Amino acid sequence: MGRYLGIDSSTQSITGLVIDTDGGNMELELSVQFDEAYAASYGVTNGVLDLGDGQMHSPPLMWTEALEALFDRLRDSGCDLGGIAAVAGSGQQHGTVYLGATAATALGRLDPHQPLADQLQGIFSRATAPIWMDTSTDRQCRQIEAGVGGRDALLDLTGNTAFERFSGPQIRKFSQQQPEAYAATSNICLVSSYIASLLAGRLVPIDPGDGSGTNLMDIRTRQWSDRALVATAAGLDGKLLPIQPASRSAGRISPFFAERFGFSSNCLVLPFSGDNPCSMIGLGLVSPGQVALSLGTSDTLFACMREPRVSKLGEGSVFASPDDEHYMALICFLNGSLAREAVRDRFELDWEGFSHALQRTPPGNDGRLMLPYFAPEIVPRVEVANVVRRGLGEADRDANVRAVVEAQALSSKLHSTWMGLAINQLSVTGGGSANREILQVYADVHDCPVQRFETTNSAALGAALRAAYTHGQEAGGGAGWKDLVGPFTRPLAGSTVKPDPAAVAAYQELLPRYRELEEEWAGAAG
Ligand code: XUL
Repeated sequence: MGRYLGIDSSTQSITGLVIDTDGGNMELELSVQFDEAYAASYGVTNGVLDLGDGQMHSPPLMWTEALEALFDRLRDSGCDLGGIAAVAGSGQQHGTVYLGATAATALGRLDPHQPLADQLQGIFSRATAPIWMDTSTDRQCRQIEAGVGGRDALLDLTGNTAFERFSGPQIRKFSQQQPEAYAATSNICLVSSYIASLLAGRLVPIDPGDGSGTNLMDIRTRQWSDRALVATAAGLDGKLLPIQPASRSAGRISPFFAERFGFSSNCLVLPFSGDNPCSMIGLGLVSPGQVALSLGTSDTLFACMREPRVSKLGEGSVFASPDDEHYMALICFLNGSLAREAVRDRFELDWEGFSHALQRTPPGNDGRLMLPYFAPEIVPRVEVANVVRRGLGEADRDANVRAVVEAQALSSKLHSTWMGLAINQLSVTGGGSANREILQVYADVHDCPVQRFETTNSAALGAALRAAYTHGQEAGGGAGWKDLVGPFTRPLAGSTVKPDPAAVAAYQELLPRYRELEEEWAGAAG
């Protein structure tokens, strides 16, 4: 095996992470923050241009400049780029980059003695790229759904209903509002495939993982769907780059990067994927039934599925895994730490006090329940903040603490049943995972062991692991996914929490009551 580079092109920064699979360790991680370097020259705030009316864009030329700056930093740090056997990457999902007729030629003729951005500034047919934060395409979402035969038809075909941030609705809006610029667009890349194309010096296909964030890909065949393309924009078939398996290399690194930064001309470039699909690999989720939960401001659940199951209620998104075999489900519960902290602060507790309150109260909370919608909720859909208490006094400190955590764990159980998975392992990360009592509630509600692990940039790590996988496979006889991800995704020693049978039984009894209460107050998710 050897050394591999993963690049994560995200909203606010671009990161490079080098792993050494012989030693099973991460060697280096470096980032370029867009605001620090480019706020003045590109006018971005948090990496983004707010164009009003929900339109959130970023300049792809800035990403281009940042990629070169990242390589400068990697080289200046002493990293031996010549020893990197393959590069893969991840991009913020859904964003689209529009290229004119000269792009392919310009990419193939890069002069290593000139800055990258200077040579590529003329290749765009649209100066800015709409990104995942854009919420301006509600009308186009409805039109696309209608065009393929309705919301459920699009869900069944692509794994997702139409979302404003997804690429298809964004492309449709561009084709409607700027038909001439759309006509002058020869190719449309995603953020991921754009950065991969810079590295390869040619247009690199889109992978199925990021293709599933477009509302344009048939989730079963992992190819563009004619029906969805036709419903989205005229002539789209000829503009979108093709889809290629994520784990087949897209060729070698371009002479520009080889000469300028000392890469070997044999260094492989893989199709990049989306940041969430790459994170799935970086979190070690390569077998169905493995689930990771990030307890952050919002709580996000990632699961590895064998089949592309979908939730009719819109409880999550479904993407193809870049392992080219499985699927990923992503569910976002908005009221994560937000809700835990609201309860903690209401009773003037610190996290230790919060844990003690959990220790003092029984699993099941003697039937006392809370719906913790301190802010509007995504899953289940709750449009207005609303905290509901059932049998629970507002001033009962310990019971409120337990009620918020139990509500979150029960909700994660309830809204993950559509995945049809026997969850056999739950790996928890993020700030909330430091609290063992919280992990115990999740272990008891899901009736499976819960373990804690620490993530670095899981998207960049996942990308580097993808590079290692493909390099190994293409060299003949490389490691399989499980062996490869194992050393990089180990749980923290002594962090495993086992379910307690009595508590498991208490939650089995509580779950239907929680569901009833939720149905009373929350709408269908969406
Ligand atoms: C996922 C999504 C975000 C972006 C962030 O659907 O929109 O997670 O991928 O980079």
